[in-house]
Amino acid sequence: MAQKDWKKSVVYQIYPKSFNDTTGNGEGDLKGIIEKLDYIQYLGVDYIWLTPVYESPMNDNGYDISNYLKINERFGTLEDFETLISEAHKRDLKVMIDIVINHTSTEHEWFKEAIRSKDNPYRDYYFFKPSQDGPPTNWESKFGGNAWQYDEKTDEYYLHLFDVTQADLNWDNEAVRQALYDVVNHWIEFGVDGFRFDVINLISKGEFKDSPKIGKEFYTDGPHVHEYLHELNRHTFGDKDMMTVGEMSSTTIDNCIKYTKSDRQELSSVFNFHHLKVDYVDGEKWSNAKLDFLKLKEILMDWQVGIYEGGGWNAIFWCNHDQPRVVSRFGDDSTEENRQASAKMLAIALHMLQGTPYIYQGEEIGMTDPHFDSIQQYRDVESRNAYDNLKQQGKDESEILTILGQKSRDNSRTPIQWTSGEQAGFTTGTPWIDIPNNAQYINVEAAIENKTSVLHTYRELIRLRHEHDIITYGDIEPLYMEHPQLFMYRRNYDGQTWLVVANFSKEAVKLPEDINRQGTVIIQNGTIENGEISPFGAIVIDVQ
Ligand code: TEU
Repeated sequence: MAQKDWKKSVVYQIYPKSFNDTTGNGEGDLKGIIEKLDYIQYLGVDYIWLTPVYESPMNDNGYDISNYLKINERFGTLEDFETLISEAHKRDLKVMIDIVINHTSTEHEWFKEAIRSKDNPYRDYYFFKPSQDGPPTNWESKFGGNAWQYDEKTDEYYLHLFDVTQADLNWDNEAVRQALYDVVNHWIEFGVDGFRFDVINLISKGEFKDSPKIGKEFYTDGPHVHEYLHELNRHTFGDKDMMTVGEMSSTTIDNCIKYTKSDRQELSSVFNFHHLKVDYVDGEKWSNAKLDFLKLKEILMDWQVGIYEGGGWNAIFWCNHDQPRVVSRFGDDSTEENRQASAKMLAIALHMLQGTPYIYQGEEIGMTDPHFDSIQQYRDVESRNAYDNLKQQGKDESEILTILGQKSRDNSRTPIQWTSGEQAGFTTGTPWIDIPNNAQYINVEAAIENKTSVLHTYRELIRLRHEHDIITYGDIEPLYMEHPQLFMYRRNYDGQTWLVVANFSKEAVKLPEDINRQGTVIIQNGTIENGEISPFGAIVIDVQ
């Protein structure tokens, strides 16, 4: 079979815990994924990406790995995973796995050894520092509080940029790097087709000093990060047919070009998150703010143009397991009509951009945030910490719940809604997290039936990408950047031009008169009448 052009791929992200439960214990599992591979094939995507399924105490839902080579028995067995890969391959689906090598769980053998004594050979696998009065630096954990945890027995602090049970690995230690390359090679041999590397731009730590930016400038895109990624590439996937994506926390366009320019031999592509911070107040996630639409456009376009011109490659996405549902966030889920229209509009606006599109489970049917109204409904460690912190700051309960309702990672972690039946067809038991009532009408079964559903828009967009090179290779021309409701751009390739118009508002909007929109409609959502595009309308035209 001829090798496919990886740049034309579309990826479907699976959060196994919330995908499909076959045991009745309320959590999804590997067999559950196997059961639904036909559905994923029906969507038309090329890759699936599984968030971590390794052995883990699950304090951060698997991003705290205690054994890189074992499958978490809550998800199934190694055999199940083998079957999943071979069944996926039968359906022409590739499998990308999530590797978390910035940190391990404190339950990992390496860490357990490291805290035995100061001279244990594994001590230097992590960052341990002595300190007389309080933590060695003012660095903050991304999940709240200081990033150093005191270990009483050995009287030193260890670094954890995330949860206290996620200790950062010391990539400056060659033995650590080699051990991690062995892990990656193990999974390559096992048969996976690609990797998503968790927070991979944080692996090189730089100096350990206090800083007004609570440490970020020392460890974000740190001093040796490119060298280490190049080395990783050369020691593992570099000469194989594999797609890789690095998750980049607070990075820059310049760095992302370096991470992904093929001649540098680092990664295939990157995720960055700047466009998903446009509803933060002064950079603060735990705030209640409206979407800054002009800012959203500016960031998306700066990255599109910057990466295109620099010869890099981006992942494009609205959703993942850390982000609220986009239809509730940048669209409107307050009426059924608006939900459907805005979900389709958002899909079109994104899927016509350059890069590798990622669809997060349930996004393709326009799943919404669950709109929880009690802290008891939240499960995520970050959300629970944020709740405590906001309480300490003196905020009242209802304001905190509003903020969590807008920002919590649990918004996207409720189980995929398969049917209108009991527990949305996800489990025969009690789901580990509540399922919204709207599963009665927002579910996969109904979406497949209804030929005008959000799902069919996604299928069409995937098909279009595979068919038209302009979507993959065209340049990008931002238009009307100051327009307060319309997101518009053109793609140009090989003498062809496509115009993309997306109306982000719930009102009909007059289209600019001086724009040429004569041509063939490629895909359309809503209507254009008397020069006005309908609420949340979107259109792509191959213009003459
Ligand atoms: O996330 C890294 C990350 O920095 C964020 O997306 C983070 O979850 C968010 O900023 C919190 O506000 C990755 C994983 O996607 C996430 O699920 C893990 O919790 C995290 O790394 C630690 O491994």
